Amino acid sequence: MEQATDFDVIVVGGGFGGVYLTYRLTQDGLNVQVFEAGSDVGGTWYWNCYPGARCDVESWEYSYSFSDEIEREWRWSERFATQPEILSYIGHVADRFDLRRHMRFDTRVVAATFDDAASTWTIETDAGDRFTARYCIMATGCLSTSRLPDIPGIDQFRGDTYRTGEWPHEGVDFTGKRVGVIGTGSSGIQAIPEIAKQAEQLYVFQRTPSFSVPAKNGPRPSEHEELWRTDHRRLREEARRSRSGVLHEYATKQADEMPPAEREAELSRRWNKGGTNFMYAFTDIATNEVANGFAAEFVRRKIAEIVDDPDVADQLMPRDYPIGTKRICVDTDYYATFNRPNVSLVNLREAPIAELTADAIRTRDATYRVDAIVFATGFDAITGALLAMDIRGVGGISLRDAWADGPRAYLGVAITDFPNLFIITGPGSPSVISNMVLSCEHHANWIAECLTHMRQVGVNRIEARQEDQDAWVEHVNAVAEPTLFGKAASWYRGANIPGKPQVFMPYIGGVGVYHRRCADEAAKGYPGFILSKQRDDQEAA
Ligand code: NA7
Repeated sequence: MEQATDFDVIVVGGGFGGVYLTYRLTQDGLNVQVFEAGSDVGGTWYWNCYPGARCDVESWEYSYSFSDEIEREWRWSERFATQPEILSYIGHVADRFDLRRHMRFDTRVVAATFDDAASTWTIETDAGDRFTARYCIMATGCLSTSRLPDIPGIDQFRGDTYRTGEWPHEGVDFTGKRVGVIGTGSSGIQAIPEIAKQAEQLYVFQRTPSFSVPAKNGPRPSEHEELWRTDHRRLREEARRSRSGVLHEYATKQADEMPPAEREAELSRRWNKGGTNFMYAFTDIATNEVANGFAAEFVRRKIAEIVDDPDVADQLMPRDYPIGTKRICVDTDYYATFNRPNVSLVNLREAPIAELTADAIRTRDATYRVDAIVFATGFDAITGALLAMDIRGVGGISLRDAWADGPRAYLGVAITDFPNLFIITGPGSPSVISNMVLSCEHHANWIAECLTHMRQVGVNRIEARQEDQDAWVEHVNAVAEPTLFGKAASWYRGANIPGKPQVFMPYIGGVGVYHRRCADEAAKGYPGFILSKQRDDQEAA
């Protein structure tokens, strides 16, 4: 049977965003085709199947809210779900609504080109196939382009190499192996305690120490399950109105409004409760260096308490950036892992990696012979997956050129000169500093409502106005400016990728504020966009 090649909507990516878009847009009667590079749904949860991979948002919040049936049917086993459980959850949703029939797996989109006259998109896959659609939605994820560092000799190493962001699905057995892990961000911090349990010897190569708070993970409390079952709609609504899209205990006081003993007790209480709730202890933790310093110093003291060797503890303590300005990590036994006799910390600030040889990682001072190397070296975040494709808008303008000085998108969802193209959790939206599932659902709903509106008013071309995009980008920067985020070389700012323009990419004004802004845009009839009929139609008329 001949394959269809023309659709109402092409969606690139089959993670949380793509799966929900498929549900929502097909419910609206649209003909949708998803292209996904992985062999199944899941996106980041498909690829990041390294040992210890978990979510750092409570499972019941890091899940879809659109279906009462799913809310009722699915039982999360733990407070912070493991990667396999999250993956089976997404798979369950895809099965439940028979969504895979709209998806083509093992297919990477390499190019997307706008036809100005017809107002349609043509996408090209890595197999050289072409498909067209009126609308194209990039649900390509914020952390989906994993990166290898540029270390001399990286091709010389003859042992096994792995990347946390592209882990083999069949798993890896490190028993009896000497292993080097390079990178101590969230992925490294989750994988290291698990690899340490297997490996004969584990060397942790740390360039910048991370702040990490304990998950205090455990089974989902039954009383909580009951509360969620009866009241999930209200709780979801509350999350949507909140600052980060997560039902944290948001502080009501600045640090200096609390006496020292109260501050300490509050930090302790949050530390003992576990998770990123720790970061909401004071209202000014992200804006005031003194307030931030109280939390940072608390974590450094905890590291000193947990780690037996004072010298190792000292090296694990982050000192050169405010807590939270590089993404806070959530761990299970990370610091305690350094008390194991088979684990050694290698401080790359003292002696950087000089090269990889056939059987070793060589720093300036020493040679570490290893059988396997794990690269937990991060992602080309937020823009990486978009810019990996050759996306061309009006007059053939390339997105790479349009974003040469940093990404620009109206409300983080649409781009001037790229009509009929939408991005899920794009730069300039709360994205990675929010609950990603909630933000994916929000964008998908907003886009779906926009397309419905367009059908109702009889137009089929939408493009963000230049002046509105400029004003939004300016606002995104203005909101980030007074915060401490500029003080860290983080992937939020593209600082982990050599040559990438350093711009703070997420919108930090708050999820509730952002949702109101997007709702307002829709309620006023999309004043920040030019809505029109495709050029062909206009000429024919
Ligand atoms: P991250 O947070 O970007 O961490 C990458 C780590 O790799 C970080 O410690 C880097 O040190 C280190 N790195 C990168 N390049 C090198 C080289 N050349 N040599 C040594 N060390 C290096 O990525 P993750 O995957 O851990 O986490 C990303 C997000 O995924 C996370 O925040 C969650 O949201 C999920 P650096 O800090 O650059 O000195």
